[in-house]
Amino acid sequence: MFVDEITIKVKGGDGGPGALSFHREKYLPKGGPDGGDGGKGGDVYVVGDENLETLNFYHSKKKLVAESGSQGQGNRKSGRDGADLYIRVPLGTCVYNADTGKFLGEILSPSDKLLVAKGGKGGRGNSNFLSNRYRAPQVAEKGEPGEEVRITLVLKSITDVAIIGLPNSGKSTLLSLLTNAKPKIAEYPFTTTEPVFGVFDTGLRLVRLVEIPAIIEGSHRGSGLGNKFLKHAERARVLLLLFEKEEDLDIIKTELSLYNDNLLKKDIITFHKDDIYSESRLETLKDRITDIFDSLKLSVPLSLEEERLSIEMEPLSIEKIGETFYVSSKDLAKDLRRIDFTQRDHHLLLNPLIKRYGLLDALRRNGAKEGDRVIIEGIPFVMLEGRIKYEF
Ligand SMILES: Nc1nc2c(ncn2[C@@H]2O[C@H](COP(=O)(O)OP(=O)(O)OP(=O)(O)O)[C@@H](O)[C@H]2O)c(=O)[nH]1
Ligand SMILES: [Mg+2]
Repeated sequence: MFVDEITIKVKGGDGGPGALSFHREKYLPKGGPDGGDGGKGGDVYVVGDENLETLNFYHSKKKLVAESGSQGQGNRKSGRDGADLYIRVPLGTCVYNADTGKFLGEILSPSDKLLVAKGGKGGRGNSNFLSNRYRAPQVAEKGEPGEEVRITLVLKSITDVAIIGLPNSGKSTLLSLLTNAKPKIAEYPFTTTEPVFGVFDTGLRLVRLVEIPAIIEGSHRGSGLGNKFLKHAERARVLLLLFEKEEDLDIIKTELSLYNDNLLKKDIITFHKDDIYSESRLETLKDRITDIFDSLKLSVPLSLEEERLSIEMEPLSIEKIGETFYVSSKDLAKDLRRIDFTQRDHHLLLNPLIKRYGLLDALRRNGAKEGDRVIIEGIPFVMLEGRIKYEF
């Protein structure tokens, strides 16, 4: 079984209800309202797991629900938040809304995390509703239900080279000669019925190869095994087309373009079935693959992860007015708002933020030095050696 496409229902946890309660103490007969808020329901996320290769785990799952928030308590005690639910998927998984078809995002690295269903807010407890008019409010808010969504997960495996050919064209044989994979090799057609992955070592890097189950004339109409496995070729850089007769290549290329025109824009290597059994031809092929992937090393300075991170983080904008440096960043401002600067040990929260945003380096690049005044989104700081100190 190789599940690479699945639709499941997911639901965020419900918010817990707020409490309706009044303060009770022995000699205080008329205590005020003290009902706490309900906890928030857990969110549902899709996250990457580099150790997974398929979506098989979700095959038998119909609905996945995050934990609900618990009820608020008397004494203004809030309910506990429900735990978030993580749907772990192999890298390369695309996520769609199953009802609208809308593309929600894709998981390409283990740090990718996609929110698919929000947990509901907790209800407000009656202590929130105290006013001069209502000294003893008999009201508490219910929790908000968690969001419910049907999502479709489609795995488009992350590979470098896709081996494509008609039945019995030697795909499995070639994969077994180039990589550590041990696919079944046999005389009959359609021996390979699901994608098989293997790794080829150039000496500098690992190249991931995949054997796509055989393509035949009419695959796009569902003949043979159909063309659905071509999605595992979509992210490949190189297509390795195996053939016996020149006409085979025409059939393959026609089927590729009927699946997705962009496939033919990739680097294409054609290789004759008989050459698989020629040691020198095989060596030439290995050299060609090595050349393609080792040269990439020079042109790709950022890892995928760094690149994505730098896109996602809004850049800091720094402006010097007089002797003061003004920093603005919506993201940083939001994080700073969670800190109470009157607390003695607030630096335990502040310092990691400064580091995460690379604030010291950014300030230095803009000419700031120790002792300079820095205002971040309206909050005053002084730059010191290796840190930034809150100073009102
Ligand atoms: N010319 C030649 N053919 C061979 C040799 N060894 C095996 N074969 C044949 O090459 C074919 C290769 O089979 P596979 O590697 O399983 O082919 P495949 O493309 O993976 O086939 P499917 O998975 O069924 O689509 C078989 O028909 C074998 O009989 C050999 O030494 N020389
Ligand atoms: Mg095979």
